[in-house]
Amino acid sequence: MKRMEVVLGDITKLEVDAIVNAANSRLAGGSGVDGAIHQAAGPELLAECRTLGGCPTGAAKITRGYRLPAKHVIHAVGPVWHGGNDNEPELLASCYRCSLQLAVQHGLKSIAFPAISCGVYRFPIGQAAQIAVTEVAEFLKTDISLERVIFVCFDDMMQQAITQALDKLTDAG
Ligand code: AR6
Repeated sequence: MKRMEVVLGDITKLEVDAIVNAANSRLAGGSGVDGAIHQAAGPELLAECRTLGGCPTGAAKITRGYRLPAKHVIHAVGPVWHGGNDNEPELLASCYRCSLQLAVQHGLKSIAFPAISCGVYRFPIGQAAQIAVTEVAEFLKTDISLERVIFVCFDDMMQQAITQALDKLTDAG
């Protein structure tokens, strides 16, 4: 899948049509990638988030990017990992699908994802990487408008997990 790529680094630096935020359901800002995105975007981002009325787990909402190099932020709310029997995999998959749908609805061509739920929300990274790659690959099978989907990894372990999931996909043809 030539439209998917993995990069190691800080998502707030990327010049893409949208970066995805690993947000909470109140869209109130927080730590981790959420904190970094709000810090880089400036206070206008939180002001716009406050007008959105929150966002359910598994869903996503879009805002402008303000001072970020990215034009938009898609705020996706991942599940907190409670052991795996609380619908966590399906909710995480839904985050990827909803974010991609929003990007297409807004005519966006490039989107970058962080490892949603893999930090404070403690989702196991191997399983999360598999879900992320599978959902994006499935989506791209039926969509021709998105040109670039970037998986942004903040550390080597996550990069390895995404790379392995991408390799599996290639092996499977
Ligand atoms: N660029 C790319 N990835 C990053 C960056 C960055 N600048 N910073 C961290 N990561 P987390 P979650 C990675 O905890 O688990 C917040 O308080 C990080 O290494 O940011 O979905 C929200 O408000 C990890 O792999 O998100 C929510 O309350 C991944 O991003 C809650 O945390 C996600 O880690 C969401 O938790």
